[in-house]
Amino acid sequence: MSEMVKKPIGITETILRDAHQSLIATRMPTELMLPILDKMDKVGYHSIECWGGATFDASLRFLKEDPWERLRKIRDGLKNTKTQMLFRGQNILGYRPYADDVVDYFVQKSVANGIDIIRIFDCLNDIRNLQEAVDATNRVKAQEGKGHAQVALSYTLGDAYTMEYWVDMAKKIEEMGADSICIKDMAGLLVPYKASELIKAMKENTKLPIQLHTHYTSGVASMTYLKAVEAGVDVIDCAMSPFALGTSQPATEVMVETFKGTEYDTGFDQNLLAEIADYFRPYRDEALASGLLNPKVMGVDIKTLLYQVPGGMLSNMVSQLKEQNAEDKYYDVLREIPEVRKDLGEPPLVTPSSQIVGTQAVFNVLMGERYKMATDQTKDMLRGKYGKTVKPMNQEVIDKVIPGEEIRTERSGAYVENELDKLEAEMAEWKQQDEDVLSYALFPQVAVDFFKYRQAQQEKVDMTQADSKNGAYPV
Ligand SMILES: [Mn+2]
Repeated sequence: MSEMVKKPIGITETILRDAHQSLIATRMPTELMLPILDKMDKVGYHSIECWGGATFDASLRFLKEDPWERLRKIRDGLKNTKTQMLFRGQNILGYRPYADDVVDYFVQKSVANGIDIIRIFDCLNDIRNLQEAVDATNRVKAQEGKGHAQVALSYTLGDAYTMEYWVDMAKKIEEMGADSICIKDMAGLLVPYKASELIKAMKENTKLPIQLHTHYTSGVASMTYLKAVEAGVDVIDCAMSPFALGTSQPATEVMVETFKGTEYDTGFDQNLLAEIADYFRPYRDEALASGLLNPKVMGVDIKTLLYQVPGGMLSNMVSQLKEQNAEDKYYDVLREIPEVRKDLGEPPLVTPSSQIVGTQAVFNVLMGERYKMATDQTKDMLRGKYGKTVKPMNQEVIDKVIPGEEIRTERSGAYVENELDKLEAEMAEWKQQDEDVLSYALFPQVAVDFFKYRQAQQEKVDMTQADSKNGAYPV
C-alpha cells in the first residue's frame, strides 16, 4: 500500500466578518463574539477573518462600538490563530482614494492592534493601487516580524477577463512582493470546472499560495471549492453552518467532512465545530425571528449568474428604488447595470465600483435619459481618479459627463496629497487614542458622532436625554 501524500487544505473562517456582513448587514456585536473565541482558537483554522470596511463602518455607525477595541479584544482571545482583515487598497476601508501616509498608518495600526493577514484588493484590479498597502505591510513585517500581504484579485466575467489576464495578474502580484494570492469571487460567479482551469493555470505560473473566496449566492460554491482543491488551491474561505450558504460562504463543517480521509483532510474535530455551531445557532434563530436575517437571502439566486451582480449590490439597489417609489423599475435597472459597467471600462463589481455602477444605473433609468445626471463618483471614475480600468471607457459618455476635462492616468493615490496632519488637526478635540484619526479619516461624520457618544458615555450622561437622531449628546 503506497502512503498517501498529505496536503491538508487550509480554512479561513469568515463568521466574524463576511458571513454576518453577507447575511445580517454586519450587525454581529463584539460581545457575542468574545465568549466563543477560545473554542474557535482550538480548531486549527488557517486564519479567522474578523475585520474589514463594513465591520468597521457598522461598528461605529450602528453598534456604537470602537472597531479598534473590537480588534484588540479578538486578538486577545485568539492566542494561536492568525487574524485576517479585508483592505480596499488605496481606498483603505473607505470609498475614495487616500493619500499614502494614511494608507501606511492604517496598515501599521492594523498590525499593531492585532491583524496578521491583510487581504488587499482594488475595485478595478489596478495593481498600482495595491502597491502602497503591500509595501507598507512589508515594511511592518521587516520591523515587527509580523504581517502578511495577501493580494486579492476581484474575480469577474467579461471579454477582457481571459485566462491570460488572470495568469498575468498572478505573475504581477508575485513580482510586487505579496505573500499570497486570493481569488475573490464576491458574487459567486466562478463555476466548478472554470475554477479547476483557473487554479491550475495560476499554480503553473506562480509559487505563491493561492486562496479562494466565494459566495453561495448562485448555488455552486461548494462544488467550486471541491474542484479548486483538487486543482491545488491552498486555502478556502468558509463560514460556520449557522451563518453559511445563501449570500454567505460554504459551511465549514461540510467542507471539513468532504475532505475527511483524503489527502486534503483538515484534521479538524467535528465535535468541536459542533460546539461552535451550537453557540451561534440561537443567534441565527433570533436574527430570523427579528427579520434581521431574511430567508430570501438563504436560497439560490441564479440571476446572479445572469446579471453578474453581487448580492450586496442588489440589496442596495432595491432600497434605492424603494426610496424613489420605483420598485417597478427593478428589471430595467438590472439591464442597465451591465451597460453602465461597459461605459466605465468593464470593472469588477466590488466596493466601491459596485456602488458607483449601481447608483449610476438607477439614475439613468429614473431620469429617463442616460447620464442626464451623473454622480460625483461616476465623474471621478471617468476622470481616471480611481485608476485604470481593464478596458477603455466610453468616449461619448466622457464627452457628455465631463466635457473637456483632463483624464488622469496615474495610480489613484498619486492625486492625493499627504493628509494625516490635516486630519489630525480637524479631529484633535475628540482624540483619545492614536487610532481615532484613522476612524475619522474613513468615516468623518460617523466617527464624530461616535466620539460624541463615547464621551457622553464616559461622563455618564443620562442617555434618555440624548438626541440620537442628530447625533448630539449633552455633555
Ligand atoms: Mn466576500
